[in-house]
Amino acid sequence: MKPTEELKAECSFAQLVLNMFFVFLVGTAGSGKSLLTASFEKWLVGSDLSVTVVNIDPGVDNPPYTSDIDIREYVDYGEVMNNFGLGPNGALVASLDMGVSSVDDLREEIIETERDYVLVDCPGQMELFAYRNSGPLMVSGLRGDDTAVSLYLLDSNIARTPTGYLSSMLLGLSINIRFGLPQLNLLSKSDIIMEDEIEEIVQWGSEINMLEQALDQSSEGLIREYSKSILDMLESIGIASGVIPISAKDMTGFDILYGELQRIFSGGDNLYE
Ligand SMILES: Nc1nc2c(ncn2[C@@H]2O[C@H](COP(=O)(O)OP(=O)(O)OP(=O)(O)O)[C@@H](O)[C@H]2O)c(=O)[nH]1
Ligand SMILES: [Mg+2]
Repeated sequence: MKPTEELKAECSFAQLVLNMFFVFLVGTAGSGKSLLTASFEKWLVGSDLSVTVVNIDPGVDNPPYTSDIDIREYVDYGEVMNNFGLGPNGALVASLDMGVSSVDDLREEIIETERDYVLVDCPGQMELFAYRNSGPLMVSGLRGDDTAVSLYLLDSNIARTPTGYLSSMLLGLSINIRFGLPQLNLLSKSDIIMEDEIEEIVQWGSEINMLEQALDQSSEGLIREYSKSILDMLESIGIASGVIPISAKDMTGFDILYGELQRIFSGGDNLYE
């Protein structure tokens, strides 16, 4: 399903007021960020919206899209690994640190494209975003004063179990705290699980007692106690939030995702702004 005329009009109106819309795709390694970048770009372009694709993963070899702007033009991951005698993870951390010094140039390149949407494909090493400074610095430098959202991908492979779902949500919460951006949680690769599993996971996001029940049934002892305390904490600060099931493979859920992005971009979610 394509965006309605009403949504498109909202987009054009917001565009006049807000300039470019930045969408940062984050999630654990292999959760589907790059394929979603490629697939959502196609979907947006097919809906007559203009898109700039930015790759900020210095270590990626063959992304499934043609990037308009790419951190690999600024930092050579292979060289960093050889010159500093680093392993793959250390080299990625060092490469992103170096990339931060070029963030103004990257932003300038983005601005010059003058497109509606900017999709930023991020590296899968979550520590860059959850703990270190380079990830958040890159995000704030790229977006400048433009409106931005993070899309946090929960891999269906992991989030299909209650403890996997809870731990993925906690990591998402870390990202949310560090980015300070409105965030949408996406259940990625939903095509690999059954329809009733998807419904159950969506329910865990909207009704916390269902997640509590599922955790009760699937865990025991200390884990059960911890999980319950974490849920209570999440509920009391009102952070527990829902997930949108999507599939980058068959483009399902994109209409709902687009609607949610428009709601945020047109000022419907200004919690963090
Ligand atoms: N079935 C299915 N597979 C998917 C989907 N999205 C991604 N994949 C597959 O999952 C694997 C990882 O996808 P990527 O898009 O490279 O994931 P990523 O998050 O960018 O990975 P890193 O950049 O390494 O962290 C690839 O084999 C994709 O083809 C999806 O919606 N459905
Ligand atoms: Mg990737």
